[in-house]
Amino acid sequence: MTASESDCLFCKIVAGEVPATIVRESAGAVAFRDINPQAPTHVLVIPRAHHPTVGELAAADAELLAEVLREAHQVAVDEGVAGNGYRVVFNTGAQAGQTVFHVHAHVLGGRGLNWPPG
Ligand code: DGP
Repeated sequence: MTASESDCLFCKIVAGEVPATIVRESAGAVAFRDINPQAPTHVLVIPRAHHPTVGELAAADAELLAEVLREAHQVAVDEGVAGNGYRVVFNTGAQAGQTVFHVHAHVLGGRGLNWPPG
């Protein structure tokens, strides 16, 4: 699915119908600060087009997934966390903690990050 979904929170952020602190925009992607940050840098990078999960995005439009990843790296550079290290996370499915079913890359940095994650 690539169309905007009327009941999707992140589609509404892309459309400007729900406010968000946007830090980067590209032709296919938007990056904005997470409303509940888990690290000093916590930015979400999403494709403008609606795809529920990273697996579905990869299957439907691999170049758009690549754009999301390029934007995620550029967010880390812009935020000054690329040098010390950062994490890109796609929670996929309910058991992994995905709560918003419009694919999003979490970009986390600015503190030490534990492994394995909880
Ligand atoms: P996940 O649990 O992986 O589906 O991550 C969803 C993230 O989205 C979570 O970290 C909180 C964030 N979030 C939820 N609602 C909003 C919102 O309205 N605005 C912003 N900026 N972030 C939101």
